[in-house]
Amino acid sequence: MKIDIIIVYIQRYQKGHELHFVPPLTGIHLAALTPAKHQVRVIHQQVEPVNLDTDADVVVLSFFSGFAPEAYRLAKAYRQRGKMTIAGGPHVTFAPEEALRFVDAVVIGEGESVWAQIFEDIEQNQLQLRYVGESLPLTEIPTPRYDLLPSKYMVRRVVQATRGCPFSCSFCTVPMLNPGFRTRPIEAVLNDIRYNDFPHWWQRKLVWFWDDNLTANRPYIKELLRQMIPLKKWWLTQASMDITQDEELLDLMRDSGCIGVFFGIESFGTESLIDAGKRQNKVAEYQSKIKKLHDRGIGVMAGFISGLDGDTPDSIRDTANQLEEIGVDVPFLSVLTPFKGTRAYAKMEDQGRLIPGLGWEFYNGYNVAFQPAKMMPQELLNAHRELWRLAFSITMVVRRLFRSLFTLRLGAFMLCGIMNLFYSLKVLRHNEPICFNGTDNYATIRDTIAGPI
Ligand code: B12
Ligand code: SF4
Repeated sequence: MKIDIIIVYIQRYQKGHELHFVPPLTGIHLAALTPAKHQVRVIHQQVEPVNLDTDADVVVLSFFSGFAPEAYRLAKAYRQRGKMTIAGGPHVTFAPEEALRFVDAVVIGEGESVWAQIFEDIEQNQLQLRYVGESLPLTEIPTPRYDLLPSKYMVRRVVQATRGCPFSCSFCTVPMLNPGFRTRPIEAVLNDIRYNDFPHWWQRKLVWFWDDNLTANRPYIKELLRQMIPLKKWWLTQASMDITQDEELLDLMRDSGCIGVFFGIESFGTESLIDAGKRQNKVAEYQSKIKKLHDRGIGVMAGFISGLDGDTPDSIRDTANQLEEIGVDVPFLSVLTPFKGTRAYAKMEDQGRLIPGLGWEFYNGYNVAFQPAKMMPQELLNAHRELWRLAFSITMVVRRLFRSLFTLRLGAFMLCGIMNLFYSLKVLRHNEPICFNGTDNYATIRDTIAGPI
């Protein structure tokens, strides 16, 4: 059987990306799970065109909520051409009945337990409508099919060592998607890290962990890092700020080549942190915690969310200076998005705050799909864009790069430099930094809502 796995995408910027950093893991992981008798292709719509006239027998669609409209458009087109279509991923898991209007079968939850079964069922002409994936122990996860990645991605080695997260933030689907906290055998993770068949030195050098919260199980992560030391890699991950209380872990991170950690800082406002359910974040400690990583030459990437219940247009704009003061090396700036399956979604639905009539393309982390507590949706959008321009203004970027020249190790400095320049170029090139194929017109939305609550 010929299988096309499509990782669906909608361009975030009208002029597209200048560089593509890191690929998704999903497609090359599902390809690695595919029984050898089938022929599999992985298409990343972010960097390559999708061929509607493919010779594949089955088309698999994986997508986030914000890309659902494009996934359904593709599904319709494939169905018209007589192709069988299967959908899964974080959106389908929480909206399976919606997806079933467009595809032949859906997978709810993790794919491992049902993946091979689906193709057997197709061969027997017994495809079911719904498959419910179990969250199995991660003992049998194969090395991803790195060989199937398109060459446009700068980084190649994406690895997952663990699944799940012990926290439960109000806007996040992880605790439902990947319940519990599971770890892969260390030897299997090291095998992925030893895979070196990449053309460029930086691709052989870099390991990008796509874990939800890699450091949650301390004995596990410490053992993994001890064994990574001789491999002499540079690596990055997401983690929660509480790691800064564990000096032994921080030292091991430095010694094993950590160059960057992503923290979900989310906000400087106490009310907003409560709204986010981010009990682990303490505003007064941000700066000293970041310093602990800088003391070891490790860069800090940090996510901030605009639109939490304590936010106002002024507090959002102030974030640009505040994140600078605490020493963030690369900020990631999002608008609160109430994804299905989260407490944020349940609350907004309950309070009648979801803006009616908006497609899923608004649920992408960069548009406003709900009525904020203390401002109008358009004010939130404007403040967020202003924050983006301020945070990646030439002055801010130069200041950040100058500081990181003296605080960060080489790999971390290179990474922070590239990312800051990338985003400041976006601000310069696009002026309106975040556009969505014309969907960001709020004139009509303003008429449909009552006003701030
Ligand atoms: C790594 C990661 C990223 C990376 C890589 C993105 C990418 N395209 O893969 C980065 C940092 C770039 C990223 C960015 C974003 N992310 Co992200 N990310 C993740 C994370 C932590 C892990 C995903 C992963 O690789 N898992 C490992 C792979 C192997 O598994 P998987 O993708 O979950 O797929 C499994 C199942 O879903 C299933 N499956 C998936 N598809 C299909 C299809 C079929 C047919 C089948 C059978 C099975 C199947 O089988 C797989 C194996 O079990 C998840 C959290 C999570 N636990 O899922 C969030 C998550 C996917 N991200 C999320 C979001 C919102 C974003 C952003 C929009 C955030 C932002 N504000 O910008 C951006 C958008 C990026 C983009 N593409 O434009 C949300 C999506 C929620 C939703 N409903 O859409 C998640 C779930 C986190 C959350 N907040 O709840 N992200
Ligand atoms: S700490 Fe991160 S992964 Fe864990 S629940 Fe919160 S946002 Fe999700």
